[in-house]
Amino acid sequence: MIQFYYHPSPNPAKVALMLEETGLPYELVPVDTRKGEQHAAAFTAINPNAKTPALVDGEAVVFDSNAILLYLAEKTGRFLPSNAPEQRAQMYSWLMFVATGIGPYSGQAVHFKHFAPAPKDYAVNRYDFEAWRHWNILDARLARQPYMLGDDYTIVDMAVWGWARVVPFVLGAEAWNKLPHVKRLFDEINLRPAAARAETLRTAHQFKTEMDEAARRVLFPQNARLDT
Ligand SMILES: N[C@@H](CCC(=O)N[C@@H](CS)C(=O)NCC(=O)O)C(=O)O
Repeated sequence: MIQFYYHPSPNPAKVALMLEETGLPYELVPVDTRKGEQHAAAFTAINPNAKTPALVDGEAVVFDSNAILLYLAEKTGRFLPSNAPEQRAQMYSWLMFVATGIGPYSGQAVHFKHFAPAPKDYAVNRYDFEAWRHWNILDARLARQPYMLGDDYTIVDMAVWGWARVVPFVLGAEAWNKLPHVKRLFDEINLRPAAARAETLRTAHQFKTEMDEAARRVLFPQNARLDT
């Protein structure tokens, strides 16, 4: 049985959606990152990067959400484009675009807008600009075709969905008005029964919600250097 190390946040959400889409049996292992459980030795033995999600499938250990999507797609042979090199090339490119662009810039935009101390105008401006630039690239692509790789729903759409869930928190309350094509895909995926099931995982465990001093210490360990 697959063990799925989960926290209700964007990167684990993509994997939750894929697991639910494939119907693979799995056991949910909550990792409460606001309590610092990502730093436990038992978890860093699975993911040395100390972040969710991670997955253990027998002898196979996989971490990083987009690597997990690829692993599950290859395992099941589902939600992949055809095997033609030009199709696979597009899949790798867009999957990495989400992994290295959408995710990190959106995550840093959230950090600086919502959690960083002032002065932060320079950082907020940079990450808001870059986050918008990346989301606009997705919107332009989705203006031309129904899904990220063309006519079929694939793991790249799932990767986008994970972060689309938090677009208003990343880009502001009005953001959806400016990203109509991403919104169209987001709404469509939300109607899928697998997406509804993936969302119920949020309440499967009582995760800590307060962003108190203890949570900031374990989530933003860099701040300790400022205290000395
Ligand atoms: N590149 C990683 C990033 C994982 C990541 O940042 N996970 C967040 C949740 S979305 C996390 O576990 N944060 C806890 C922490 O930073 O301590 C992936 O795509 O899986």
